[in-house]
Amino acid sequence: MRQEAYAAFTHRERRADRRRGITIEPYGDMAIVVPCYNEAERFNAAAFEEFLNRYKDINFVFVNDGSKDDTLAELQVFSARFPRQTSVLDMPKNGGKAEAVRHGMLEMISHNKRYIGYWDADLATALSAIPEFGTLIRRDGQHTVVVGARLRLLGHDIQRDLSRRIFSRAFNLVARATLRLRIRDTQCGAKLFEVDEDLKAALVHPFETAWLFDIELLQRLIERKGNRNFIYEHALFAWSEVAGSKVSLKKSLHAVFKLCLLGLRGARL
Ligand SMILES: Nc1nc2c(ncn2[C@@H]2O[C@H](COP(=O)(O)OP(=O)(O)OP(=O)(O)O)[C@@H](O)[C@H]2O)c(=O)[nH]1
Ligand SMILES: [Mg+2]
Repeated sequence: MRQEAYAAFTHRERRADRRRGITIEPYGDMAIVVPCYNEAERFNAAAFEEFLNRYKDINFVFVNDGSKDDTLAELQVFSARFPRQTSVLDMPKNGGKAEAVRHGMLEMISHNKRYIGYWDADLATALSAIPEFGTLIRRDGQHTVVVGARLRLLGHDIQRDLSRRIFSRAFNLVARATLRLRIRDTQCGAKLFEVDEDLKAALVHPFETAWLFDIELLQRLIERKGNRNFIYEHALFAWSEVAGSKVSLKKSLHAVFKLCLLGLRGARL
């Protein structure tokens, strides 16, 4: 669609939304990185399609991380249908979620995006939460990071297996004890960052760990900013376990081991 026609189209859509009482902010300055490793089976094209049709100016970069299945082909076919809003970054060799996310974020920084987030490909956190994150990060200029928290509060629809809940609780306890980490849910795969010099600097070097990079990234930002007032924890309204997790028990235990090492090194959050 030509630029003017597209602008008129989105204008009409927004007017219709306003009539229905829905305010849709512009999202042209926002991009979401979706790390994908062997996601061919789980990739929910319909959900992405619906979201992209609704939020006509948001951008997604799908990072294929050396998948061994048809993920790359599937992402490319999908992305070709939304060339203005989506792109695929192909990393031929599997380098882990941390590197995939880092590269995706750097790519979006080079496109001058103001807000960059990452979102698990399984959509355990629904895409509809992205606008909530957007509203929160724009709200007062104080919070430059919004992290999703899967808290089972009354009225919130948080569906997690008991075993995963226990593991996650234990993990967060270790994180609290070793890192003095006060964040309730470090591992939720839905986060949004405002791009500033600190974020750019925090992404320069690869992370030490594939599954603790959320913590490492926050730690780098806290060290640079000298406080943690910039973090906003958003209790998700809904989250659901999606079958087909790529994180094995071995990887999880390894993450706990690495977490202890980080703590022993005196890292503090
Ligand atoms: N780039 C990359 N991404 C990965 C890798 N393994 C998993 N991912 C991605 O990381 C995200 C989360 O993976 P999941 O398998 O859903 O993890 P999970 O065990 O379900 O974790 P929770 O959803 O937090 O319970 C998905 O987008 C995966 O595609 C990997 O080796 N490399
Ligand atoms: Mg998952």
